[in-house]
Amino acid sequence: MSSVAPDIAFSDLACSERELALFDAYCSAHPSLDERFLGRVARLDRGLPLVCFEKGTARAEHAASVIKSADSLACVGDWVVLACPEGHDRGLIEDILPRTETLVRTDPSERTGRQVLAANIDIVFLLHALSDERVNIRRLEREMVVAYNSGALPVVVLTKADLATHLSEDLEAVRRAVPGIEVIVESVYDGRGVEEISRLIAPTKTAVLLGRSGVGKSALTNALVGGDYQATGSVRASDNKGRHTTVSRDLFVVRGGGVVIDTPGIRAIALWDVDAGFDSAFPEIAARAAECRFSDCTHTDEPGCAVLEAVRLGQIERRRLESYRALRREVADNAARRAERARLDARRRGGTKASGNRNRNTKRRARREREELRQELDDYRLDDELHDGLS
Ligand SMILES: Nc1nc2c(ncn2[C@@H]2O[C@H](COP(=O)(O)OP(=O)(O)O)[C@@H](O)[C@H]2O)c(=O)[nH]1
Ligand SMILES: [Mg+2]
Ligand SMILES: [Zn+2]
Repeated sequence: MSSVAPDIAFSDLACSERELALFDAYCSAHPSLDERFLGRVARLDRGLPLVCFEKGTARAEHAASVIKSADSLACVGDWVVLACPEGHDRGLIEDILPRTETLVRTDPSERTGRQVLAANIDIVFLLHALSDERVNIRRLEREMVVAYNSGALPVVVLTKADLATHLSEDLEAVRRAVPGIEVIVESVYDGRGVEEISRLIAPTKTAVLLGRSGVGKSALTNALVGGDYQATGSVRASDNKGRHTTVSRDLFVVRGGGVVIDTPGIRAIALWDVDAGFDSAFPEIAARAAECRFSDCTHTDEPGCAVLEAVRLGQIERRRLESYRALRREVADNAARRAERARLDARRRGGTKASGNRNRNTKRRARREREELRQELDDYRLDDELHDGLS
């Protein structure tokens, strides 16, 4: 069972000179009579941030100016300027300080928008359970692209080592998929790997745990924090997958110092504009691609393709190239979808005045858009299942 996590002391929040300086600069530029604090978002509760600051934690609303100007609202890990106006029972987020590294995915509910999963992170731990039939390498490769793209350091954690049935084969396959990246074998039951993970976060880093529901994110969080604060899900016996459990908070202070962000089970991460992540996640392909005849070579069937040649020579795994191409295609499709949405939006804005049957057309359009959205969500689910099923 979970108990209530202790209040986070502000001094434990991994605040650096950078945030202090940004906070001071904001306050001098925007004089106010309200008392203001530097705070960090520990959780979102139906869009309402829970902010940790010097005096404890407070539910907070966004100031109108933030809603108007910010490119996205506050998310877990954000540093914010928190005002506590006289007579208000909630805090007010006056400003979201500029972010460093962020973990972003395509918003599953919109498909054309982006969703920030965590902000100001240094390390992304990618968790995969060794108790599963086999580690899903396809999914891992996708996560690597997202993690690299965030700018934070990716580290792979293979969880539930005490239940592993193919440890050496899994480890070997994972190492091949993430060249140059640290891979930690972990079990909260026998304690393997937990210290290693804790040392990477200490004393002032912020780490986020990423992985599908049931891999052991909350169990690891508890082990790192040294308590039983985050609810862990019971595993369905039939398929060894966890259930979603309710959580009280996402951001925790690690015993040896630093901060860990537990994310609720994320079934899939649809890629968002991730050009930067590809070369790092597929270094052997990037290295050869420089020698392709065409600079925009897709390594499919182009003449003079150095990557295909390397595959023929057995220097690059065919399976890796297939992953690479599938992920690239997904990004291109998403970009096309966004462009199409933008075009429709523009046409709608331009067409409102002229339309004679405006009401009927508006209703028809709304219905069509609802259907489109439903279709997209179905596609997304299918996509999820497909990617989860591949190994
Ligand atoms: N045997 C074993 N079980 C674990 C380990 N880590 C987590 N579990 C169990 O796996 C289930 C799901 O863990 P949880 O942390 O809730 O997963 P989350 O959904 O990723 O947060 C729980 O029943 C945990 O007790 C581990 O290292 N070994
Ligand atoms: Mg959990
Ligand atoms: Zn090529």
